[in-house]
Amino acid sequence: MKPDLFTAPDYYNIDALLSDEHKLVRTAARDWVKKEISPIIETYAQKATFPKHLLKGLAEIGAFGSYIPQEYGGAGLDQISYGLLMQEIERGDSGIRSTASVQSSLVMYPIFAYGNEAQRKKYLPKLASGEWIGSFGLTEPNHGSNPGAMETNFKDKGDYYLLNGAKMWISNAPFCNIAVVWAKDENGRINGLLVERGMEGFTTPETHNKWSLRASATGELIFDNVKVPKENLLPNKSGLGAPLGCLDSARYGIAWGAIGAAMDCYDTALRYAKERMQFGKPIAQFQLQQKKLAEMITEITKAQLLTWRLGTLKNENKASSAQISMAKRNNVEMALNIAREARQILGGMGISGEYSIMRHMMNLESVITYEGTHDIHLLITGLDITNLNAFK
Ligand code: TGC
Ligand code: FAD
Repeated sequence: MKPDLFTAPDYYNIDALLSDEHKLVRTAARDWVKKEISPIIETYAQKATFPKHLLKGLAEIGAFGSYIPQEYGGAGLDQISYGLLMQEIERGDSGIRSTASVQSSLVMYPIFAYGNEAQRKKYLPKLASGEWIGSFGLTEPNHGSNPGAMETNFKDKGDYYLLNGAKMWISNAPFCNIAVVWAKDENGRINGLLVERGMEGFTTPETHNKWSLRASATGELIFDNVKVPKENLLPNKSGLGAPLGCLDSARYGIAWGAIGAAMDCYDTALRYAKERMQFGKPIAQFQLQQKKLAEMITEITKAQLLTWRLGTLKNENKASSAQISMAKRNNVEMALNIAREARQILGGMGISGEYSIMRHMMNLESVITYEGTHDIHLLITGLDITNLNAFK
C-alpha cells in the first residue's frame, strides 16, 4: 500500500470550534492510525483477518470507553472527543472502528448505564484496557430491522437463568470474552444478559466470505441451554428501549466515523488528481474532475458541521434519537457516494489495494446497513416529523 500522506480537509475551520483537549485526542489518534493501521490494514483486509495486535493501542488512545468515567477505567472524555476518535479510526478502516464502537457504546455503555456497581467494577476496567473484548447480540437470523420480535429467550431456573437462541452478524463475536445479549424473559420482556466465553453451551462461529469489513471479525452467538448466573442480568433497564439506547450512542459514533472514511477518500483522490497527467494536463484541471472534488468537499463540510452540532447537543444530553438517526443516515450515504466518486477519479488504480478507496467503499456497504439500515433511519425521521409510524 502507498505511504499514508493523509491531510485532513477542514474547509470551514471547524478546528476553531474544538477545545485543546479535543485537538490533543484527535492528534494522538491520527498519529496512531498513520503509524499502526495504515501500514498493515490492506494486508489484513485481503486476508480477511482482524489485526488483534491493535487492541492494546486502541485502548491506549482512549478508544475503549472514552466517555466512561475514569473510576471505571474509561477516559472520562466528552462526546465530541468520542466522535473525533471514531472519525480518526474509521479514516484508517471502518472495521477497526467497529471494534471500538462495539466495545465502547454497545458493551461498556450498557454495563455502565444499566448494570449495578458490582458489574461495573468487575467488567469495565478490563474492557477499557482491552484485556477483554465484548460483543453485542441483538440481531437474529429472522429479526434484523425488527429486533422487538426476537426469539432468543431465558427462563428462571431458581439458581440461574437458562438461555436459548441465536444471534447473527455479530461484530467481534469470534474472539469476544463477553457478550451483551438481548433476550426475552418468560413475560416476553427484553433484558440484557452478560454471557462470558467458557459458559457451557455458548459458541461463537465465525462468518466467512464477506466482501465488506474484511478486517473485522463477524460471527454468530449461539446459546444452547446456557446457564447464566443471576448476577449477570443487567438490572437497571429492560424493554426494547434498553438496546436501542445503546444504539443511539453507537450510531452517533458512526456519524463521525463515516466522515473519517470520506476524508480519506477525498484526500487520496485530490492528491491523485493533481499528480495524474492525461492529455498533457493533471486530470484535476478537467472540469468534470473538479466537479467531483468540489462536491465531495462540500458534502464533507456539511457533514462535519452537522456532526459537530450533534456533539454539542449530546454533551448537553439534548440530542434526540431521531437527530442521531439523521446524522448516521446522512453521513454514511455521503461517505459511500464519495468513495464511489473517488474510486472513479483514480481510474483503474481505484480498484487496487495500493489505495484505500475500494476498501472504504466496500466497508461502507456494511456501515450503511448495520446499526439500522438507511431505510430504517429514513423512517425514523419520517415518524419524527409526521408523528405517523410506518413500522406499525
Ligand atoms: P418502538 O415501539 O418504536 O420502541 C420500543 C421502545 O424503545 C424506545 N425507543 C428508543 N429508546 C432509546 N433509543 C432509541 N433510539 C429508541 N427508539 C425507540 C421507545 O420509546 C419504546 O419505549 P417504551 O418505553 O415505550 O417501550 O419500537 P419498534 O419495535 O417499532 O422498532 C422501532 C425501530 C424499527 C426504529 C427499531 O427497532 C430499530 O431501530 N431497528 C433497527 C435495528 C438496529 O439498528 N439494529 C442494530 C443491531 S446492532 C448493530 O448493528 C451493531 S453493528 C456494530 C458495529 O460493528 O459497529
Ligand atoms: P432486514 O431487516 O431483513 O432488512 C432487509 C431490507 O429490508 C433492508 O433494505 C431494510 O431497510 C428493509 N426493511 C426492513 N424493514 C423495513 C420497513 N419496515 N420498511 C422499509 N424497508 C424495510 N447486529 C448486532 O446485533 N450486533 C452486531 O455487532 C452487528 N454487527 C454487524 C456487522 C456486519 C458486518 C453486518 C453486515 C451486520 C451487523 N449487525 C449486527 C446486524 C445489522 O444490524 C443488521 O444487518 C441490520 O440491522 C439489518 O438487519 P437485516 O440484515 O436482518 O436486514
